This record gives sequence, structure tokens and C-alpha cells, in this order.
Amino acid sequence: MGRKRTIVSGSVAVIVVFAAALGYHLVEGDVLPAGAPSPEPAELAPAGAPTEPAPTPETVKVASWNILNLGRETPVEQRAEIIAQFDIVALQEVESLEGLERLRAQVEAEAGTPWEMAVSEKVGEGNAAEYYAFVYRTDRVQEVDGPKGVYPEPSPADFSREPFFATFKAGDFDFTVATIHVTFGKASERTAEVTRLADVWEHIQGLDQAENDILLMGDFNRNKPTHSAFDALEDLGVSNLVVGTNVFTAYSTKPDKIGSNWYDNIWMDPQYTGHEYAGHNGVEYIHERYYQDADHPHLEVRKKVSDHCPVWAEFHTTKGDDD
Ligand SMILES: [Ca+2]
Ligand SMILES: [Ca+2]
Ligand SMILES: [Ca+2]
Repeated sequence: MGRKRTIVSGSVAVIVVFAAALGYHLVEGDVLPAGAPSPEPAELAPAGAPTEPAPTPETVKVASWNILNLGRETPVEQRAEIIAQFDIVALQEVESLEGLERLRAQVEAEAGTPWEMAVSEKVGEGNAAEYYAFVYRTDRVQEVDGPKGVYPEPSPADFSREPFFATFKAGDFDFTVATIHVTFGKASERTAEVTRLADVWEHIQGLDQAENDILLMGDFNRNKPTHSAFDALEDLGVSNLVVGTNVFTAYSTKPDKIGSNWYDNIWMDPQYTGHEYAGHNGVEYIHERYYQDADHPHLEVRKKVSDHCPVWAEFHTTKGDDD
């Protein structure tokens, strides 16, 4: 469910023109394409000079990704390359804990730093069942005591897969991340689940009087954050970070169309988290880095990596955070 399968590359300029021709634009703050120079090249120390520790970054990059049926045997190399450029990633569609551990180890190898995970119990029934996971690099993000668990839904029919949440700290910034993979069922069921996320938000907010930074991230299976299903969240003062027009986060099955739906996003309450939000967010368009020789890279990527793109946002970690 929610597992459509279906990709793009060449020079960045070609992609941008191609995307523009199709009516898409790249969201602000897109990560660099493969092969592009690092924005902050490390300075080479002269021979014999003492090795300086890496400077502590002043922001943390938080992402959410529907990783497409991560099973025991699923190849993890490309998925790990994508994840390793962030600091903490909420994953949906994890089907196998063995596959997840292989992925974590590969991310660690790719990043060259230790990564750990917080993993839910298996949520949902039958074909819909999956694990949620937060994977994070421990030199920048630590899990801390605070709200954690699977949402105790009042009725078993409330969610196909109840949301999962855990609490982390990056520098001064402590925050609870909640993730959801909304049902791929009927439109009315999708809308009902998204509406109930306002109850989830209030539940998590009530668990800790001192902690109020919540990031709700995932695959909402409703096209565009302007859908009326999100009204209940907006009534709480919560707003989505990935904004724009013609944004897509899921790939089309059609050769002549790259993007399909804007299902993925990150929500926060600016009253509490606006102070930490660094003003940068985006969609990591993975079809721009793989299968560039294919006729339709997005069709390859959606089958071999994921039919969804990560969404991400950046937060200050040195501004002080007392809520
Ligand atoms: Ca906080
Ligand atoms: Ca609270
Ligand atoms: Ca805050």
C-alpha cells in the first residue's frame, strides 16, 4: 500500500531546464548534485600540524523519507548515500529489522561517523504493517529522555499505522520528532487520519510541560499541505516547512512526467520552534544523482531506490532553547 514503483540526471542545468519545462521548480535549499564541490571544503592541514577536531556545526539537518519497502535483502548503498547527508532521518516503510541494521551500518560506513537508531514496534496489520525508525549521527544528535512511543490511538481504526515519536537533542535544541505513514486507503480514510494528527500533536505536547518543540514528519498521502485534511493541524497553529508551488515529493509512473504528488512534509509550531528554524528546507531530488544514463532516470530511481524523495529542514543548535 502506498508502494507504487517506478526516475533522472545529466548536468544540473539540463535537469533544471527539464524540470522547469515540466512545470516543476527546485525547492529552495536543494542539496548539491552528485559531483558538485562541497560547500565548505575542509582545509588541508600542513604536514606535521596538530589535527584539529571537526568544528561543531551550528545547525542540524532533519529529514523524513519513505524509503520504499526496506526488506531483508534490499540493496542499501544508494539509500545510505542519501541518508548520510542528513543528521537525523525519520524513515517510513521499513519492513525488516535485519534490512534496517544493514542500512544503518552502511550509513555509518558512508558517513565515517557512528549512527544509531530509535525504532518502533511493528505498527499496522497485514500488508500495511511496517516499522518506523529514526536514524541519527551520534556526534551531532543524541536521543534524550522525553516523550517516546507509539501513539496510543483511542480506537484501533484511528490509524492504519499509529505514529511513532522520540525525543532528541542537537546542541542547545531539544525536540520531539513524530513520524507517520498515512494509510494508502480510500480518500476519506486518508483525510480522517490526517485530521486525527491534531490529536496526536496535542497528546505529545501534553506529555512534557517543559518541552514544546515537535517536528511532525512523514508521508501524509494527501496531495499538498493546503489540503483541507490539514486544517485541524493548522488550527493548532502548526505549519508546514516545505512550501512552494508545483512541488513534488513522489515520482510519477509516466515516462514523460517526473513528479506526481506532494505527499511528504515537515510540520512545526512556529511559536516554539520558529526560534530554532534556520530558514532552509527542501526536497532531495534523488533522480538527479542516479541512473543519469537511463532514458528516464525517475523511473529507475522509483523502482530501485524509492518512489519518494526525502524532505528536510535545518535548525539552529546554538541559539539557546528553553521551550
Ligand atoms: Ca526544546
Ligand atoms: Ca509539551
Ligand atoms: Ca524551541
